[in-house]
Amino acid sequence: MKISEKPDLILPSRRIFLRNGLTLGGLSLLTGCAVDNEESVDRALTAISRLNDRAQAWLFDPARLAPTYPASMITRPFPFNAYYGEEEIREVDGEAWRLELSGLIADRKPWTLAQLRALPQQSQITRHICVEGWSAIGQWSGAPFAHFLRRVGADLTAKYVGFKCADDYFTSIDMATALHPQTIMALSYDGQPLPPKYGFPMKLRIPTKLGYKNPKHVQAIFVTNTYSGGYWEDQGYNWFGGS
Ligand SMILES: Nc1nc2c(c(=O)[nH]1)N[C@H]1C(S)=C(S)[C@@H](COP(=O)(O)O)O[C@H]1N2
Ligand SMILES: [Mo]
Repeated sequence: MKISEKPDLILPSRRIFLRNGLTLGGLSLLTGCAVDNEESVDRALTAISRLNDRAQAWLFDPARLAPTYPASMITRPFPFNAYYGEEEIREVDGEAWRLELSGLIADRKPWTLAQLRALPQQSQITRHICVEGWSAIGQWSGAPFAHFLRRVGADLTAKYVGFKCADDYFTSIDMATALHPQTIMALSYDGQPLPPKYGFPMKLRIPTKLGYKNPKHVQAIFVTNTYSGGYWEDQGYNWFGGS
């Protein structure tokens, strides 16, 4: 894909390079490759984004907690965001819904909502940061994802955990973040069952990552050693996406 075909908004790394006046020569020096056309610019910037993923993974401290806030600081109303507008919010039937599991997981039988609700729940008031330039503080509760992954016998030495959603959204995260103590399978927002706009019946709430790494309406979870990208990540957003 050519740089010029992509909207500026979805190319944060590219935008930063252009804003900081990085020249093609500079990019050649950084990557050690000839960068003399749009295709090679794209390849070089993707290589830098992958390098950035590795640097972020290396810097990520699994014991370091994202900041938490008092209830008085909750943003009301909390913003809605998706790759479509509010009139197209997915309505998932909670009774019929099953969470599907695949990949490097010992016990892959599907989970009902009632079973997820029966797990120990944890509540957090944290800040959601969207790469589009807004942030908001909200309260979510749900089962710690690390607890769930251990319970189903996931291979915790695998590299990635991927998510497929009831809309066409998908994303994947590094195992260290999946096991982070504040990464939860959120079933409720602000003390109420998660409303459709915030991802009913279940979303992954990951306060150490940017908004686009927090999948709503999660339908399937897989554990893998194969890189699988994501909806926005495949269009140029940085994959690690730490916040
Ligand atoms: N299934 C699904 N999950 C998604 C998205 C989406 O379009 N579909 N958008 C992501 C983005 S970019 C953001 S900022 C947050 C918005 O979550 P909110 O509606 O709770 O504010 O959801 C993330 N997860
Ligand atoms: Mo976002």
